[in-house]
Amino acid sequence: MQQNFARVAAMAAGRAPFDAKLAADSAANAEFLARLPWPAFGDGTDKGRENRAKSEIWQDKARFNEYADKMQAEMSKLTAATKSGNLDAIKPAVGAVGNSCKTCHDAFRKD
Ligand code: ASC
Repeated sequence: MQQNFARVAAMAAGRAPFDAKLAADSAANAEFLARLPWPAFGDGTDKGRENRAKSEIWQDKARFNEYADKMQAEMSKLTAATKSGNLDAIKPAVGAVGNSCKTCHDAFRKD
């Protein structure tokens, strides 16, 4: 997810040349991948190997799920923006996805 999103984010930031097809493909990949992590946080999954997931995930599942839903919604908007082929529409959508990643990581991921 990170690699596909970061590819689009680099274009939005002017750190990579804008390639509309690659942006749209990458955003679609990230949107799909954004649907996949959630079973890894189901009931009982806090008893696993050492990892960066804070116990607050299982203690405040409603907020975790809210952030997860928000991120997926922003990913869908990003895919739509990339389909427009308009970099000026992609930039704010990238920002919104990035904020949704950060909000959840700040609350629920160890450093
Ligand atoms: C990424 C990534 C994140 C977000 C975040 C945005 O590419 O892996 O977690 O962007 O850094 O602030």
